[in-house]
Amino acid sequence: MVKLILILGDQLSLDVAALRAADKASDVIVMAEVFSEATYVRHHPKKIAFIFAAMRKFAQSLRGAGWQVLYSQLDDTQNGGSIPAELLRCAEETGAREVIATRPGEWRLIDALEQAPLKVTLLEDDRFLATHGEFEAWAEGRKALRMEYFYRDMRRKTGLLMEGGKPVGDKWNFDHDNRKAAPDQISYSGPLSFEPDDTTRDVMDLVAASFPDHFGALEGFNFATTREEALRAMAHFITHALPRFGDFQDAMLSENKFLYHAVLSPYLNAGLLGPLEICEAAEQAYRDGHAPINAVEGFIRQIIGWREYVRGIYFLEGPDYTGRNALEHKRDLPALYWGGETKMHCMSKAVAQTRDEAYAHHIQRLMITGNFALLAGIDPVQVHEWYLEVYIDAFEWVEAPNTIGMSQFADGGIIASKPYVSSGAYINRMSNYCKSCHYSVKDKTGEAACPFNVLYWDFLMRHKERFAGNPRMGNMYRTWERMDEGHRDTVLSDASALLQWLDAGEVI
Ligand code: FAD
Ligand code: DLZ
Ligand code: SF4
Repeated sequence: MVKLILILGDQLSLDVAALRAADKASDVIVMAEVFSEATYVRHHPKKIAFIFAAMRKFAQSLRGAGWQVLYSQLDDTQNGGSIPAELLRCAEETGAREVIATRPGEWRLIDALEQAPLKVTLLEDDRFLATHGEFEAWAEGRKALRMEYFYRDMRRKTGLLMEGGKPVGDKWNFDHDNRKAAPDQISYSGPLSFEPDDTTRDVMDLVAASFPDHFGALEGFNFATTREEALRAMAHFITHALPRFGDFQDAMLSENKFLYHAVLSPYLNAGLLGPLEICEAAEQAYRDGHAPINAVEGFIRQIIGWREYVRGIYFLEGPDYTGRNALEHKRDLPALYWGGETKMHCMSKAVAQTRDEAYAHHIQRLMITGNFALLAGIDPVQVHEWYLEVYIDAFEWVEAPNTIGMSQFADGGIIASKPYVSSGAYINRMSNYCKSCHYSVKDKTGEAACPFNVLYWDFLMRHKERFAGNPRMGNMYRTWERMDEGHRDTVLSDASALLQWLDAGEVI
């Protein structure tokens, strides 16, 4: 009996579980571009173009390898508009009664497949290093789920940067060396860029016509859309950027969007690259003396540590995770997140690059746009939907824990042991944004004062009950207590005025 084998837009790997379970002689692959996936949040046009172009090319390579593929383009007249509808249509066309799928990376779609009026078997997505079972076993009985301990287990499991059962360099973590301030000059010209071919151009035309009101620029699309191209992008990063990745991992520059970051997350998350092959290439660069340990360890930790850990949390915590709001933040996301005018240079730069590239690096996401949303008390669900929409690498299993947990502390501290908040001083230390800003980072109060400076204290005071007893935050509360009372009153009234302007839609 013929079975349908579903391959989703972020499952573009030849070793994905559903494909491994398929029989080339009798089974039919289903791949579908559908409105529901492109619009349940209004994804950035570059993200949709990336997924559709990569899907079309993957389907082509499957056909070339002898698979029978039913591929629905978004503008096919019979397209049912959703994954379940397309499965039903393909089942009618082929007489199939059974679907084999790899478990999607989002509860919404898992639920939709489970509700579909067909027999659907969901196989575990084993393109990750830790299974759900392993993560649950690791989490069981622990008071705190700190990434660092999980990461050490992943090092032991994979053998990456291990020697005789011990971590290379006798230290698990070289983060201490990875906090250098922004350099004046960057010697790297950025990630490898790929000229759109005919398939990609067709997709771009379709996306431009179909999603004209989605936030983001489509022009300048230059991402890899095949595994072969993604492998070249990876090799380019390892050769040219990895050696300095560690040093400037937390730095930000007005004139440079990528610094020494990999920009490999879209390829990894869509399935064009696997986590182990990237880490092995990075480790080889260390063994060859091409890249130092702080860079290679830091890079590998992001992939086998953070990436695997946040996935574990997403599936451990369940479908209600994205709705959590431990700090009870209720403010609407301001227009400046959609490119509305702002006098804050750091925010303006981070949002503009997000609009243009569908990409911002980790510290921009965490310490600029995330930091501001948290300080201003913005509803974390709206913040989560923004991140899911605007970044090319955003899929809920990885985006939600980073946003709800790490960035907005809305899970009450499962991921972060303290909120990632800072005043302008941190941003000034790690970037050159403040030099070109309307506001003065040195001013603590008054009209010219950096908004991060006043909102920082306002946040700490709003949540004093929750955080004053946190051992990692006590010194901040003691600093506040030492300030002159009149100054403290001015800080809080300036913050209150700023938030009122924000609510009134004024430009801040
Ligand atoms: P690099 O800095 O070069 O890091 C190398 C790789 O490590 C990345 O490609 C990525 O696969 C992995 N990685 C690094 N940090 C993380 C992390 N915290 N969680 C998971 N993987 C990580 N990452 C996503 O892949 N998708 C998202 O939707 C996403 N949303 C985020 C939202 C917020 C609020 C924050 C603070 C972070 C988010 N991240 C997300 C994590 C991180 O910012 C991106 O993985 C990274 O910026 C991708 O760019 P890069 O490939 O240049 O990364
Ligand atoms: C992100 C995305 C988009 C924009 N479009 C499609 C699509 O048309 N068809 C498809 O199979 N997958 C798409 N995806 C990826 C899915 O949204 C993704 O598989 C789920 O969010 C689970 O991670
Ligand atoms: Fe951002 Fe404040 Fe610096 Fe301006 S002064 S760039 S608002 S941190």
